[in-house]
Formats: sequence, C-alpha cells, structure tokens
Amino acid sequence: MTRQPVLRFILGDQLSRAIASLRDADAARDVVLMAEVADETVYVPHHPKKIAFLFSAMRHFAAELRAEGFTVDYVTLDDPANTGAFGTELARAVSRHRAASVVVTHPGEWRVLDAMQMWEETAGVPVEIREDDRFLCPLPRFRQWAEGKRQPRMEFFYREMRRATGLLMDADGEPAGGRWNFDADNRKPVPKQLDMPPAFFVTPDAMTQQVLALVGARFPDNFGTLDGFDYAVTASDARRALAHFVTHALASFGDYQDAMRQGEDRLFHSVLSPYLNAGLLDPRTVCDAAETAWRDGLAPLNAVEGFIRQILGWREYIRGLYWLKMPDYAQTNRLGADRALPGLYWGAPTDMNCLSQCVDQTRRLAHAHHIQRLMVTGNFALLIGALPSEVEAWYLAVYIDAYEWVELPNVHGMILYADGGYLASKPYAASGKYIDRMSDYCRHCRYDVKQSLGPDACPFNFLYWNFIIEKAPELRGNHRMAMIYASLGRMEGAKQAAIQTQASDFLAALTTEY
Ligand code: FAD
Ligand code: DLZ
Ligand code: SF4
Repeated sequence: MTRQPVLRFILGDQLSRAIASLRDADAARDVVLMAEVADETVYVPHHPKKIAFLFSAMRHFAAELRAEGFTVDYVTLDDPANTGAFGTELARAVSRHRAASVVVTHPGEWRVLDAMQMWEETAGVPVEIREDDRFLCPLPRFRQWAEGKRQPRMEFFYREMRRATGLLMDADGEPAGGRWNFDADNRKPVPKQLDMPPAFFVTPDAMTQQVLALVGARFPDNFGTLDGFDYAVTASDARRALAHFVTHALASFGDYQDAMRQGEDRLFHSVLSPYLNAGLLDPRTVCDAAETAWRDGLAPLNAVEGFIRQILGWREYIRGLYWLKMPDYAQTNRLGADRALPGLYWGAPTDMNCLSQCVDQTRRLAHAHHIQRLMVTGNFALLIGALPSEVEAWYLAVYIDAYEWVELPNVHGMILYADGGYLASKPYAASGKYIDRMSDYCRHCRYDVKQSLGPDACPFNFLYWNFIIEKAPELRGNHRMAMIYASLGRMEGAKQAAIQTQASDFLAALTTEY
C-alpha cells in the first residue's frame, strides 16, 4: 500500500538543504513542489537579473534534490497549465499528487504570509507553516529583547547577539580586542593608488542560459540588463564566492566600507547578500569564515568585526523589526513625504553624477553597495520628500537581494525616517560634502560640490538645507540634530530664503518621465 505523500513547498528564497520544511522529508514518500509563478514576478517590476538569479538557483536546487532521490514537481513559468499564483499552484499539486498535507517554511514577506492563511481552504488539506530557523536570532527572542523599548537600537541588540553566539568573544566573556565596535578605525576614503580585489564571477551554464533566454523574452521592458550575468546560482558556487571574499577583500572591508569610487562597482564589499537571502549561504557559515580569517591572522579585527556586525547585527535586527512591526510599519509617513519618484531612478538622464553612477550600476548589476543605497539614492529620496511606498517599490524591484523583510526597514526606517525614528536615531540626511569626502563622483560632475547657491551649486547642498528648514517642526527637538539647527540659526534669513527658492525650482523641474 502506498502512503500518501506530504507536499513540501519550497519558495524561491528558501533554497537551503537544511530548510525546516525539508528536515523530516521522506524521499521515498514525499513530493517537493517548486513553482515559478507570474504573481511573484510582477508584484514589483523586478530587475531581470534578480528574476534570472532566482529562477536559475531554484532550478539548480531542484536538480540537486532530484539527484538525492527526491521527487520534485517543478512548475516552470512557461508551463501552459501554470496558474500564476502560489495558492492555486499548491492546490493543483495537492490534487495531482493526492497529498495528505502540506509543509512550508514561514515566508520572508508579510503579503505571502497573509495569503498562506488561505491555503488550507484552497488546498483542502492541513498546511503546516514552520519557523524559518536559518536566522541567528529566533523571532520570539527578538520580540523579548525589543519589547517595551521605545527605540530598540541595533548596537545593543548586536552585543546580545555576540554574547549569544560567542562570535568574536574571548573566553572571559569580553568582546575580542576589548571593544564591541571598531568603526572609529574604519570609514576611510579610497586612496588614489590602491589595488582592488579581483572580481568573482561564475560563467552561466546551460541551465542558466535557458533561464536567461526565458527572462529576456518575458520581461523585455523591465529596468535592468541581463548582459554579463555572472552570479553564483548554487550553494557550492556561493561558498566559493565567500572564500573569494575572505581571501581577497575582507582584510580591507572595514577601512573602505563607506567609500565609493567611480568605475569600481564592488570595492571591498562581499556581494554575498543574494546568496544569504535566497538560502544558498547560511549566516553562521559566513560569520565563522570571517572570524577564522581573523584568528588565522589573515584579516584585522576592525575589518572582521565590521563585517560580522553587518550580518549578526544589522541583518538580524532588520528582520526582527520587520516581523515585530508589520503590517502597520509600512503605513507610517512621519515626514509627510508625498513626491512621486522621479524618472531618474528608472534611468532618465541626470547631471547629478553620483546619482547617475549609482542608478547605472544598479541597472547593470542589480546591486549597489550599502553606502550608495544609503547616502546617494536614499539620501536624495529623503531630501526631495519622495513618497515612501514608491521608494520602497523601487528598492524592492531593482536589487537582486531585495525581499520585503530586509528592504522595508532599510528604506522606510533607515533612509526615509518614515517611522519617526524607531529604527534610526536621526535621519541620514547629508549635503554633497559627505559624498565628496567618501567618493570621487564630484570630480566628474557638472555641479560644484562647494557651492550651495547658483546655477552650478550641487543640488544635494540646497536640498539638504531646504530639508533642514522645512522639517524643523519634526526634527528640531532631536538632540542629535542640535548642532545642525544651531548652524541653521546662524544662517542669514536671506540665504535661507534663497536656498528655499532654489530648492523649490529644482523640485518643480523634477519629472517622473523616463
Ligand atoms: P556587504 O557590505 O559585504 O555586507 C555583508 C552583509 O551584511 C550583506 O551581504 C548583508 O547580508 C548584510 N547587511 C549589511 N547591511 C545590512 C542592512 N542594513 N540590512 C540587512 N543586512 C545587511 N540588503 C539586502 O540584503 N536586501 C535589501 O533589499 C536591502 N535593501 C537596502 C536598502 C537600503 C536603502 C539600504 C540603505 C540598505 C539595504 N540593504 C539591503 C543593506 C545593504 O545595503 C546590502 O545588504 C548590501 O549592500 C549587500 O551587498 P554586500 O553583500 O556586498 O554587503
Ligand atoms: C522574487 C521571486 C520571484 C521573482 N519569483 C518567484 C517565483 O516564481 N517563485 C517563487 O517561489 N519565488 C519567487 N520569488 C521569491 C518570492 O517572492 C519570495 O519567496 C517571497 O517574497 C517570500 O519571501
Ligand atoms: Fe553628486 Fe553634488 Fe557631487 Fe555632483 S557635486 S556628484 S550632484 S554630490
């Protein structure tokens, strides 16, 4: 007598062999379901490289499971019977395989979790949703830590996580090197003469080529190019990417983590986020590899601590906040921002070289590093008062590593301050001076970063002061903004008025066309 199978539904960002929904799978009995569905490809207009990366990684994962002996029911996007949605594909598969029940892992987006509540009804069998335990901080633990805190700050969460995991801790319970954070040694601009790490790349195999053809034909008008696709699409290649980073870039990660340089897309960043977020790499493996490099004398502590903090601290904290605060979190708009997203984000030409470079890099790679996302495209969106929902949709669409659990708090909280300071203690607003200090973009720009008024003035300068003036009612009381408001107090009224006029003219000329 054959036993009825359990259907194990694996979503596109759950490509880990150790995922909870596969843990007790019986290859002789169960069926694994994976589906490329139209709904997931269009809820924002994803960059084609993001879609291609996920589809190819999904297909490779399915092939690996089959090689292990699993039955994998894989529904491709171009299958004529494909109904285009998770719920209906699940119902079809339950009926095809006469499944007794469904097991799935908690998804990374609220909207998918919400839809999952209907799956038992549409599939007609029990659906078990298991916790996603690929993170280092379980959600109940985060909730316990954040509960009752008006502004739960990442730095303190990070220290808890260092203690909980033992990462970079001495035997006596003190942080390695005697400090929790070495940022004071970091954040240097890149010197003119500096050898850059060699690029890591994977040549697309036949399976990836097939996906590239499918995505190219199906999404010809999406922002972004498929040309030069060289991302890893398997766990073993993702581990090679990690090893490459540790060998060639980690040692300088801390020094140059906030730097930008024209023509150097990745500098000393790891570009591991696509693999971490899709499940091809697990965060503990990445942190352990970095710590081992330090213990073996291959990378200094300021670099290794800075890198581990991004994953053990920021990544876990951002995810914890998302699930703690959703779905209400996305609805706040503390600064009352309401401007439609300008077309320059979708590639319309702009004379602002920093923006032009970061958007073009995003178009080519579906990747930009943190400081480009924060201080160039993010800072601009904040200063012009762009509508949070439109900025969020842009970040969710254009980056290969973007899922709402990680995109939303970074955009809504970190760059737009739309949550009123729950995540960030003050807005990350900055004038052109910051961009000039950390990059060489200004040297190639038609604007003059030293000027705040007049036809050649860097727009970041007058937009910054305009923001400070306009948002004074919300921000003046923030003690971290005291120095800025003291400077504003010393600025002549006539200059303030001229800044506001120039900003207003600039904003009026911004167009949504592209
Ligand atoms: P590295 O600089 O090498 O950092 C190592 C790892 O640390 C990253 O791979 C990532 O997993 C983690 N990390 C670093 N900073 C953060 C952070 N703030 N939040 C979460 N994880 C972090 N990251 C995403 O993975 N997906 C997103 O959709 C995303 N959207 C962002 C939007 C904005 C406005 C900002 C400011 C940041 C966003 N980030 C996002 C965080 C960060 O920019 C990317 O993780 C990083 O650029 C990925 O490149 P990397 O792997 O080379 O990172
Ligand atoms: C992002 C994405 C895309 C573009 N396509 C699919 C898909 O066809 N099938 C799938 O299982 N997952 C896809 N994903 C990832 C999902 O959007 C992601 O799993 C959910 O947003 C939950 O994080
Ligand atoms: Fe950007 Fe201003 Fe520098 Fe031009 S001058 S690159 S607009 S910061």
